[in-house]
Amino acid sequence: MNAPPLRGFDLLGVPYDGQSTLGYPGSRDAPERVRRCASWINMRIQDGRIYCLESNQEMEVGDALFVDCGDVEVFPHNVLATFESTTAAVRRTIEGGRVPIVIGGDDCLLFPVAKGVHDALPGRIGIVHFDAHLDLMDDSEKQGRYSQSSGMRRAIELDRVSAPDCIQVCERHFNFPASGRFKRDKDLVHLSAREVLRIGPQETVRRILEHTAGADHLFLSFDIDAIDPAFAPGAGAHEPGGISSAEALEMVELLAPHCAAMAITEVNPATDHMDQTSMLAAYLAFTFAVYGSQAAGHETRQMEAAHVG
Ligand SMILES: [Mn+2]
Repeated sequence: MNAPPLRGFDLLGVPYDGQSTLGYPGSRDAPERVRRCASWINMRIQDGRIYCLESNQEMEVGDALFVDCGDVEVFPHNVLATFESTTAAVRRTIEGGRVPIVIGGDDCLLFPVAKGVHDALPGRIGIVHFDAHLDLMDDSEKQGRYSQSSGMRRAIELDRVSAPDCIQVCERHFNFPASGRFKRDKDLVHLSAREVLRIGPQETVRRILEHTAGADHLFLSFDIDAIDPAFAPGAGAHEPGGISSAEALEMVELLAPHCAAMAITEVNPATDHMDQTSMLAAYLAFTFAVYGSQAAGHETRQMEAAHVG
């Protein structure tokens, strides 16, 4: 039997935090820091192979596993122009046969990345949304329509993204009753951070894949504040009660073969300590690439989902 072709991954920075209307601004500086951290990890590939310590095995990943494609053009005064540029870059990457890993930037970018995936791929698009927050804010007087609080709301308005094909993971604490009603009306479910901590990474991923099995392609959107501030202080908001870095890495490893794109948002060098959160984001991105490279292609995700757990 021939080995399936390896998938390759393109790192796209989006240095834009113009929609950080709540929490700490500063994520515009993340792409530069994360790519520097990632380059230090990426140089461990030799002759197209990397040694994985968790499995104590070498893995064939090819010579173009993880390519830094620089930053997409952003327009600090113009959110919609920035969205257009982000969507176009994601779309171009997928149409070129590679998998985009977008490094934000604030979490308004969830929407333009989802749109890029949606515009590039046929069928039903599901979103696996790791975040402490729901991001379901509609038009609001203070934050407008496209802020860091509205990404998921806008994304599920896309033609082929339907809320029942999506799942939110690690959301916690409290939110508006109106958001709870909206979720119930739309059939949008979540696994709270406490539930994830209780059932563990493997069962969480099993439930994510089971819930999203009807989607033809998955987009993994990862707001770094899904992780506890003790592990990820460089975030746009500090929400206690999150998952650990180890749990996040394991879930990204298990999800990667099933996903057509990833975005990591809200990494904030201004609140970070010694680049520890940028390094974590770099490892999340690189882990997504290493384990995602082994997928025969995202079109096989349903078949593979049956074998997980
Ligand atoms: Mn968040």
